[in-house]
Amino acid sequence: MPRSQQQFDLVIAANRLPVDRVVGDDGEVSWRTSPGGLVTAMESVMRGREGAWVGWAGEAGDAPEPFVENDMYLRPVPLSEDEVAHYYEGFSNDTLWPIYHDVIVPATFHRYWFTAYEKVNRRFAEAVCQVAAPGATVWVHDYQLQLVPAMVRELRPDVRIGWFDHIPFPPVELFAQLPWRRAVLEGLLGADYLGFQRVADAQNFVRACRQLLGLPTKGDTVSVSRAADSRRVRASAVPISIDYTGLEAVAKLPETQQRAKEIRESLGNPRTLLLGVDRLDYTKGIGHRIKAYGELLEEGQVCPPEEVFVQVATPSRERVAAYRELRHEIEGEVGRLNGEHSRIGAPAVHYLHHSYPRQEMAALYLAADVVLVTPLRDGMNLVAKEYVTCRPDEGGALVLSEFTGAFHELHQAFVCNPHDIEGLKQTIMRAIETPEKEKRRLMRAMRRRVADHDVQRWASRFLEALAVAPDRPQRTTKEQQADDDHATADRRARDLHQAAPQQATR
Ligand code: GDG
Repeated sequence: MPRSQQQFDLVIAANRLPVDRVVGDDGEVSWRTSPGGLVTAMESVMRGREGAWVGWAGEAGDAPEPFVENDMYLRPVPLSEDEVAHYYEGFSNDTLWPIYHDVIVPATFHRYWFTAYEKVNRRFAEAVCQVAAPGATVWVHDYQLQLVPAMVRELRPDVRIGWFDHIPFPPVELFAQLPWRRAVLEGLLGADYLGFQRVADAQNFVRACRQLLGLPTKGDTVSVSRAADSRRVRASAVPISIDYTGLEAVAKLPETQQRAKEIRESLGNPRTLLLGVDRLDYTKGIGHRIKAYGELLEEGQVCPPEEVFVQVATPSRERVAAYRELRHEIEGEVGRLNGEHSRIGAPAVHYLHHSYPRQEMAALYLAADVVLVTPLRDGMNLVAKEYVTCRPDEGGALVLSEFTGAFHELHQAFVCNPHDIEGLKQTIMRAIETPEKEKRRLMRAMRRRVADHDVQRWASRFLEALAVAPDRPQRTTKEQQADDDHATADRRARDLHQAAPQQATR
């Protein structure tokens, strides 16, 4: 494999490059850095060191030549039309995504999707190895690239490899449905360190290694031992966050404050503005939220124009059938509610199927009295953290599902179980009716949490954990005994799982 002329000490690998292609009026192509926490975090950790980012540029076909943007060397990985359909929309978003989110919709299994996933993961691994300097740190992101750690290790045993899981890691009972479960676990175990959003996600991974691969585990480490490779891999929680300082500064801009006022005015200066912001995804619990709100409307507990509900549903994965069906369902439901409860000039639900600039999002957060974050399952949910960040005035209230990663950090939110519609309705009403002074106290505490645990801290924590991850340890007899005890306790479950034939195409 040819090595690139340019090599870097830190290499990020993620499905997408952190840039969007922009075509000017004159037809000239340029790249614009996509705003987002991950980019900001990486900029901060790459400051003062040579960094490269390996990822897909977002369009099928040939990839552009590597280029430098914002002091970062970007190495595009090409994907063909078929690979976009099979590796990305298929295996990543229609097989792994539902399994990793509690099988809210059934997962689809196709062997040729996995073949494409393997092929694309290998291409990413090769690209990483080309740009990684000797002894470099390689940080792989997310469920689309789970085979990359082992592939990189095979090609470049000199580099240090970390992987971060942005989405939940499922309980073994659900993960076991995956015909390629063994390949995925072995792929991940190529890393030195694996970071997860919640402690439970890391534990699910460790348990899967124990029960499905029969590997000894102890606490948060898994022992991998093959003829020439005897290592311990650590899996622990390091929850992601946002660029608190940057986003708060946007919210404080006079233009943003002014825009927030305009938004409220154009909605008729409601007593309470309720807001939902989500990718249009079945994991986000948008339907449950609309159902609860619909019942509150029917019961007269909320009444437009005094109460106004704005739902931003950003278009997402529209070539995947489950997402098209969800859109159809949600839009039908919103139409029904508006038909029954709107008056001329006072719609019950403002439904916006668009994407907005970051400053407009900050203005919306600033304008909202209550933000509804009601996922059925969500790795973290950055919207919750963004909302509190955009409230330097300490106003507003956050309704937060207990099935998000954010729930484990934002203890002062109005907590809900979105499946419990009656409970959700009561929580929404509590968020509306709690006295302002008390809400300010809750908001202040949540803001402090996010300010202290921002995305820069997340990135440094991850890299520190990766730097000290256990490597080829000398194990004591006592440790060996403890590992064996763990393994015995799970043997029955493992036997049960391993009795099923493996259908993997590897
Ligand atoms: C995955 C995991 C985890 C949304 N609409 C617009 C817009 N957004 C931005 C939000 C927020 C981001 O998109 C969505 O982040 P989430 O965390 O809510 O969800 P996922 O996209 O599912 O992300 C998730 C995350 O990875 C990070 O690890 O938290 O659990 O599923 O930042 O603000 N931004 C703009 N316009 C929009 O219309 N500018």
